[in-house]
Amino acid sequence: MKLSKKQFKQDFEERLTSKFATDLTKAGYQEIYDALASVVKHYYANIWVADNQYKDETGKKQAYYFSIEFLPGKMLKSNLLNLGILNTVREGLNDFGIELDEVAKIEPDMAIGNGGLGRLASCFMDSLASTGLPGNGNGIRYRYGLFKQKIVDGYQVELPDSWLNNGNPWEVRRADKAVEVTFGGEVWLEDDGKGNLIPHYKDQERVLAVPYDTPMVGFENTTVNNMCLWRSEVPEELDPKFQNLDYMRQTSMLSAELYPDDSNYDGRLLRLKQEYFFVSAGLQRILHHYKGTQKKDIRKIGDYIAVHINDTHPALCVPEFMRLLVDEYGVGWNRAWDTTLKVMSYTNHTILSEALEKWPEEMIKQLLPRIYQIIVEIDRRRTAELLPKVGATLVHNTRIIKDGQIHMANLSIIGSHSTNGVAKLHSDLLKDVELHDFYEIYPERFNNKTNGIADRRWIQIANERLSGIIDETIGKSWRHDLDELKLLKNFNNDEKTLEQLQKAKFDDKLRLAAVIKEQKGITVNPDAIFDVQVKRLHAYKRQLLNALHILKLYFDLKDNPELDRIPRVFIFGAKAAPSYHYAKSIIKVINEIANMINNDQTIKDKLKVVFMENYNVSLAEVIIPAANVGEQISLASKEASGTSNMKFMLNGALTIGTLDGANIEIFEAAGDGNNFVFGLTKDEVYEYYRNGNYNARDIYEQNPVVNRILNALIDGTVPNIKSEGREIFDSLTVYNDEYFVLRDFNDYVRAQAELEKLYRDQKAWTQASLMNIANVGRFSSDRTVREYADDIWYIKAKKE
Ligand code: B1H
Repeated sequence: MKLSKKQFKQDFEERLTSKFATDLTKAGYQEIYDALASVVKHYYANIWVADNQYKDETGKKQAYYFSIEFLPGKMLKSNLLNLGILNTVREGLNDFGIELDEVAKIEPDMAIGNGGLGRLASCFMDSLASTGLPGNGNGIRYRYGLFKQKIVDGYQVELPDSWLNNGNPWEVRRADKAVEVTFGGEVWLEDDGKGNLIPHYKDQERVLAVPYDTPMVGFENTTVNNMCLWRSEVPEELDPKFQNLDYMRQTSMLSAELYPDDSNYDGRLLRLKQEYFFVSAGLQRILHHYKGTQKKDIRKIGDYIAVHINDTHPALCVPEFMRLLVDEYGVGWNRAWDTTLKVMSYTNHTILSEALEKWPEEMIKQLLPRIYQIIVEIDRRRTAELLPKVGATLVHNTRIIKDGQIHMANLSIIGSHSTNGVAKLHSDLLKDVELHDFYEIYPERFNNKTNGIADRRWIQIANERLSGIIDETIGKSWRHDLDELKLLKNFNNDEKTLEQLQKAKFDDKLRLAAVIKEQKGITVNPDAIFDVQVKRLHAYKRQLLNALHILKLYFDLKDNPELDRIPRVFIFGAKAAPSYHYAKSIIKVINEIANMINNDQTIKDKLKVVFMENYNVSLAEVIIPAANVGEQISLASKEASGTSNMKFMLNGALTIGTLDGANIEIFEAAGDGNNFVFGLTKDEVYEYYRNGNYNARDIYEQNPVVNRILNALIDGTVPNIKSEGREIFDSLTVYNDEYFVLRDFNDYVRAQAELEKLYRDQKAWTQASLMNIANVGRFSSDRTVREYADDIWYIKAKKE
């Protein structure tokens, strides 16, 4: 949009006064932030209204991304950037003596997601709007987002994230669009005399779902999509038997809290209720809108909407959409089923068995009696139809209802026309191994969509220095099309460009060093290699491997203080699920290793270890630009894709990583020699599984380096970790090291040494860094959502 500095200053001052009856001399940061957000909202409001009108008038097909998590982070700068007024506003505020970045700090992170899955959903929201695609989000407006992490005495402590305390300027409550979601009670079917079976209900529990809309503003275009988040409330005119405080409490619980588990499922009833709650509310709203505004034939709805099931958490979309079509809109079963298949699509995000959702049949029957009937009917019809075609074994292996459980992945695959994985390797594993039986029956449904990231946030906002240098070098076209970064390759031997890249990295390291000093009181050397592992704490991600290697470097220096080593700063950021004991022990151990090393005067600044508290999107925006090295060291086959790997690449870090997830595609894109690859391949891992011949204890006993490091965990060498050290020691040497940490250790050490060697040659290092940036184009989520749009949703971008 067009906006002069003068106009902005006037709007801002007026808003400050009208909203808070104050002026610039007295306003605090919270007031300044609120007034600024309110002005920004005013700027996009008209675009939003116009785009909604455009969508209704043209009646174009729209996609709805159903996700139980979103992880947008802060919205202010992203909205300013996308509106094209970031610099105008910054300069305008400067005239008033206000720093935009200070104002931006006031905004709490919107953290209603756990990790990669939620962040991916938010990257997609940004990219859908920015590529002009009509695609919206649907989720839950949790009152409390992902817990805040504190580290006390080396342990993780969880505090509530009350992100809404000071209000949320971006959302719009739409009380008029509230719908009811019902649970429990009894249901029976009665013939209406015309041969239709009509469900009748008794004693249902009713919950009001109120939508809160947050606009997703496209980058320098006229698209504004919607992220709809549902809040649960007590219906006002309620049956007296529900008019009590217990009921109120139960009802508000539904949208009270995000489950803090990543890649792990929690089978509690409340979670199932949450899943049905946002699924039912979202689908009802879509259908109301379709019938109300567009007044089209319900039987044609498949031409106008696509619904995406982001992991299995919204899998109830399948039976709920059937219920709405059949029971509420009078569509016949067969037609409804064809429509459901056409509308629904599903993404699988993990093959870890502990993340596979299965709900006890009895639980679904009690909580969602009509949905249960529909699932039974889907399963019955499918079994009858397929038995003669594919035989009993395949049918049995792929049934929705098995062993008294409802298998949500099976439901999602069977009830949709598309199942995709999130990186090539992962999608291949789905086809060849994990979902092979489904692949045999429905080969045409399987496809790959390699993840991507919203590059605007991860470089234009997070790394203005680097962005500026790229502008100077190749012009600004890359800001609209990340593939244009390819032009950087022409400067791979240009001394000036290389120098500038180095300088930008150094400045970003200084910025992070200041944050580390402030948060942890640790002084780090900006000339050191900044080696970063930031992600959720999970055994398969192998933060432990990184920690063991740090111990090796430490012992090397202790044995030989004169050793010529490039100084290193190892930086961790990771939250553990509160109930994940082992992950919490690893946090404790890393922190105590850090204490030991950081306080050892003989080590000086050759080695520092920093565990940053409360890793979240905002902290990532400071940490990742400052990284020289990104650690992507999961056991091959376990990390479905990973997305921080792409953020590191975009910011010119070199990756040390395994052949897992999207790493493989990153290594290939960046070109040989520009990253550091190590470890078992997926095939080698599966070979071990087949043969059962891995013996971790042997490595402990035979490899003196490993022996010394592991002993340090239990013999007091690393202080204050008596039980945690033992727990980890045992997991490796007694319980046979589930994630092959010891098996990959030597090769990891080798790759780390190569990395250090390359770093000594700053020119070569910077060239490799440049090659990573230059080849990152395909990891833009703009590319990813276009592929979803073309291959899965069949939606078209708006022409500007
Ligand atoms: C990913 C999850 C996940 N995979 C269950 N699976 C959850 C599963 O609350 N739950 O029950 C929450 C999260 N998250 C991640 O998705 C993968 O591990 C990453 O490799 C991938 O990059 C990301 C996005 O596709």
